[in-house]
Amino acid sequence: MNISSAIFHCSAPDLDSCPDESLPEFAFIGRSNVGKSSLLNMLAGKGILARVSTTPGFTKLINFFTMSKTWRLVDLPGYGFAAGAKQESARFNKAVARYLKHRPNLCCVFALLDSGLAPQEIDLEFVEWLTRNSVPLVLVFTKTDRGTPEAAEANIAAFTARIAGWFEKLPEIYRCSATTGNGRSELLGVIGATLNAMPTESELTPTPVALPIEIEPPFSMQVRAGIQREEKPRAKKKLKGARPW
Ligand SMILES: Nc1nc2c(ncn2[C@@H]2O[C@H](COP(=O)(O)OP(=O)(O)OP(=O)(O)O)[C@@H](O)[C@H]2O)c(=O)[nH]1
Ligand SMILES: [Mg+2]
Repeated sequence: MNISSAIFHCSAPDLDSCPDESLPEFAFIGRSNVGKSSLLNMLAGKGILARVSTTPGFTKLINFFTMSKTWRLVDLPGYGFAAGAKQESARFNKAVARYLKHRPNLCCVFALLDSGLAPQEIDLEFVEWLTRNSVPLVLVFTKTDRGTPEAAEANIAAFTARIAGWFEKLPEIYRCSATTGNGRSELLGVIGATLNAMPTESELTPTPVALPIEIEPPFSMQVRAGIQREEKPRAKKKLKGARPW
């Protein structure tokens, strides 16, 4: 899939401040420092959009980026970072949880895990939370350029063995490196397939059904004929944000 443009849209501290729900969204979640912002930049392929840092807990807001004017990537603050202002980190965790649970246009979450680490309890808990809350997800093992492929595969196998019992069918698993670009086309493929599977506006428009209605003469003819009409109630405003997802 080709990305013609990638633009920072806005940052939001909580769900209520998020932008309109008009575009499908794909979000990155994972422990602080796992590489969410780096992966977003790598997928967008347009230089540095999301800011990256070696300091854990760097991304503190929900950041929205519009791709090809038609869909969004969302960089979320990480979990598992307790240093510094605890209250603030708790507030953002709550904001992330609310975003993940209640954002109607969220199509898929990329749950990021460090391929260089054995299964971490906090990651297992978080994937379980996503599953319990029916959040659509794929697993993405990051930083495959570090360490040996054998070590990464052993960590991936250990993680999937721990979660296998929670699913009838395991979520899809991807490997990636923001440094080498490994996994880019596969992850863009996930996004492209999801977007293609979405119903178009015309598929959503119900076929009109012929109803037996009384046909009135046009208003101008009624006036000329002296017909008294009751004042019609004003048409209701079209509901904003009535979307397929
Ligand atoms: N070698 C290697 N380093 C990576 C990769 N992805 C990220 N990093 C490094 O890991 C560190 C954290 O990257 P970020 O993208 O800021 O991580 P994050 O998950 O957004 O972190 P928070 O915003 O703090 O939650 C940075 O020093 C990155 O350069 C990767 O694929 N390979
Ligand atoms: Mg970040």
